[in-house]
Amino acid sequence: MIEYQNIFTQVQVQGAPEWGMDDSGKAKAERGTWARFSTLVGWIGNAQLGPVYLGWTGLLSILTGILALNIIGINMLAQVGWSIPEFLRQGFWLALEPPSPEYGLTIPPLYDGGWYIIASFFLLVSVMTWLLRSYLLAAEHKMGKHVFWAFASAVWLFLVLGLFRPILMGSWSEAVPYGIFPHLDWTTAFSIRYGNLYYNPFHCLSIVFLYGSVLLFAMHGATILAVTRYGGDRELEQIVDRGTASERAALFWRWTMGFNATMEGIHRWAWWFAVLTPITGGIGILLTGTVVDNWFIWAQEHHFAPMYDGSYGYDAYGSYEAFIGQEN
Ligand code: 07D
Repeated sequence: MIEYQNIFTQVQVQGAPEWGMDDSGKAKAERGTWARFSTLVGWIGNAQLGPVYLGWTGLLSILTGILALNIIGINMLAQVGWSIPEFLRQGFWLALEPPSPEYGLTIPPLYDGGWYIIASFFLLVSVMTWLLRSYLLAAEHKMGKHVFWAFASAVWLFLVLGLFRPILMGSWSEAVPYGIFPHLDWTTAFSIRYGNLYYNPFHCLSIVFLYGSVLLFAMHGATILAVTRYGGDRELEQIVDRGTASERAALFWRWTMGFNATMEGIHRWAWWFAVLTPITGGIGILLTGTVVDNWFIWAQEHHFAPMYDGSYGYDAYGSYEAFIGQEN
């Protein structure tokens, strides 16, 4: 049984809450007074909940986020005649849609996209202040800004979809609707409108990094779990000492595929793959409709999509039989 005890499966010791690096009482005063323990939370992470440092960015982010969410929700509620049961029943299909195309980049009436613009403004403030918070709190802890830059890469894609591309296209109607199925429908419609997004090489790259991130995450998580019985989760001494669990793990990978990442390097692999997913994705979306109007035709022009003239083994309708009946 003791084999399964590692720092991931820690015994839940609960004493006085920890207030942070500075235990002088200043931190406690700054961060409010609440900190408690939850056994349930302890099963998936650290059992201590709080204190949360709110700060002005946290406060503004939460307030504007709640405002955006409420504007979206109340608009949806109005659409179902203020009926809560209908709101719940149709919830996944309801939407707050962006303005109609005729308004361009002007401010439309409230009922035809005006509320969408207002909600988007608050959502923008919410996301940007949360991003700033990730920078300021890292600075406060004298940490590198890696989390900030990683989140910034996601915010880049968010801004391309809802701000940069609509401005370049000259219309707020290009933005993504708020709603569960409606935003999925938008995604499909976008792909079809621009000639199939699969042929957008930046969509391809984004998928490579998305799937790559998943693969790396699984490999790294599995490797560390596989050597926790040798102390593989105590990362510090693992990096500097010989004969450790992580050396064993490194050998496993070198024997398996001839190459192993280092204890530090694997985290850089993970960071870059994750960050490159929305960076490449954002480039792909920014080019769509602005520089490239049809990705399938673009791919044909660049000789990696078939011309459907029979020369690739298929006729215009994708029929191979029709092709093999031909002379050439
Ligand atoms: C979306 C941006 C960051 C988000 C932030 C969040 C809040 C608050 C609260 C409302 C995730 C801010 C907001 C927290 C919300 C309130 C109150 C990050 C985001 C900061 N695709 N596709 C990608 C695959 C197809 C399409 C990326 C696979 C079809 C479009 C990714 C397949 C069609 C777009 C990806 C597939 C299509 C994408 C997203 C398979 C039609 C994009 C990466 C197997 C369905 C986006 C270049 C990501 C993009 C995107 C994967 C198929 C359309 C790699 C695996 C062919 C329009 N697709 N896709 O991390 O970047 O998103 O494209 O078929 O815009 Mg795709």
